[in-house]
Amino acid sequence: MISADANADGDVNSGDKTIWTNQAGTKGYKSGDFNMNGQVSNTDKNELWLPNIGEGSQVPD
Ligand SMILES: [Ca+2]
Ligand SMILES: [Ca+2]
Repeated sequence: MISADANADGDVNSGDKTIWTNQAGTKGYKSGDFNMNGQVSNTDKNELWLPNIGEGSQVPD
């Protein structure tokens, strides 16, 4: 599974950010906790989701 693929559909895109947004500020090992540190915060979005946008099975190359 790709890091930051919150909904596990094989691609990192806005759908995953929606999940992160809904969970932002919460604690626990959730799908939006991309770096798996136990809380959903901006770090997860900025350091993992953002750089991975477009990563996934449907991306050629
Ligand atoms: Ca996804
Ligand atoms: Ca986190």
